[in-house]
Amino acid sequence: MCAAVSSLCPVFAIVGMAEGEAAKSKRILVTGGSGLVGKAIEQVGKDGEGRPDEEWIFLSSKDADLTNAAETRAMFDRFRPTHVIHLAAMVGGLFRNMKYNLDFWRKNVHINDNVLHSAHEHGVTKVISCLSTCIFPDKTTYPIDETMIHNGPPHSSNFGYSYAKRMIDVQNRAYSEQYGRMFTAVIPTNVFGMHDNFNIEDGHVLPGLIHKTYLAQRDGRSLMVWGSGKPRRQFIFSRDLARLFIWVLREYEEIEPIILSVGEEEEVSIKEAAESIVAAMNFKGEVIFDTSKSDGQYKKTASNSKLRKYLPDFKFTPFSQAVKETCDWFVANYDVARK
Ligand code: NAP
Ligand code: GFB
Repeated sequence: MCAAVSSLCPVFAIVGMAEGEAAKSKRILVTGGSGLVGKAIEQVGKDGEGRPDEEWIFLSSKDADLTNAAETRAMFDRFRPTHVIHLAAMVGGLFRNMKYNLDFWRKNVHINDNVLHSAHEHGVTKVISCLSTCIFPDKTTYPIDETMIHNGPPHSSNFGYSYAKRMIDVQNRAYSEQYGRMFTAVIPTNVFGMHDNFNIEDGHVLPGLIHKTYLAQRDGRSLMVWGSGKPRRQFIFSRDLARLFIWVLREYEEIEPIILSVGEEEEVSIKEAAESIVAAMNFKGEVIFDTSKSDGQYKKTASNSKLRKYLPDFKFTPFSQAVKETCDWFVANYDVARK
């Protein structure tokens, strides 16, 4: 129901009704609005999920560097949101995490503290932050569920990112206990889709492999898949995650986080994921597994039974269809895609 997408300034868009229509009771600020997940939420709003009483503001790091407390506060002073979807983070795939654990810890701790505390100081009604299933203990029983976040050390490859994300859960509980705030978090599995970071060194496995397959096809070379191909992942399409985020914003009222994931039976190996990309891009060359590269965490199989209790009928996009849409988008947008 997005009647209009108007730009108040070149760096953000407001999705909602046209100016002059009924006053909006919710002003939703999306930090990290220029990234994979933020762009998907914006698109889902434009495609019909918006509501007349909602005004959406999508921010990027150009609007404010959220590692800086003064810039963050000024951004809240300027926009006065009633709701915040907090996505902004230093993000990366396995290999970026392994290189920069300190930066992942420091940047994300600063961003999260600045955003949550500014939201508190500005009396924001509800904040939804974003954790990740990679932050759960490495040594664990499966499937992982929402009660297990703090039960043991995370995988060593991304301890900086993981502990920074875990602290959001600690902080949410503390704002609730001390001030009665409704600050909560969602826990997605590996996300992919349009507007992802397709950088080969820094990005996640699916965008990295899509980019590598594109180049291998163009240059008549083999496709190099890093690691053994045996690790397993549950991938969620960014459009599905965006729809779930909007549901959480409107309906979910627990401080406890909620895992947003496809079912356990949808988990695939990295080899199967690579095969989906090869099929979607019609790649006919050789596929080689470079076992000198790290496999990272073997698996982090998560249960979506809490989500299913709330939304038993939610339909996830089939993995092969979502991979195909993402590959087609990357090829069509090769010149402008982040890479
Ligand atoms: P992304 O595509 O890399 O986007 C990151 C966003 O954060 C961008 O909008 C970026 O702005 C912004 N940002 C980064 N540093 C900032 C700073 N210092 N100040 C202000 N903004 C800053 O990430 P994503 O994949 O959409 O991730 C969104 C959220 O989902 C993150 O919290 C991430 O931890 C979580 N998550 C992601 C995955 C996944 O597989 N991708 C899985 C689980 C959870 P610019 O565009 O201006 O750089
Ligand atoms: O998406 P990814 O980088 O991160 O996937 P994680 C890593 C897995 O894919 C490993 C294999 O088993 C890699 O050996 N792989 C194969 C590749 N080819 C490639 C490639 O070209 N690029 C990449 N990146 N991997 C991340 C965390 O873990 O999960 C982050 O490190 C984040 O913190 C994210 O939260 C959701 O799933 O291992």
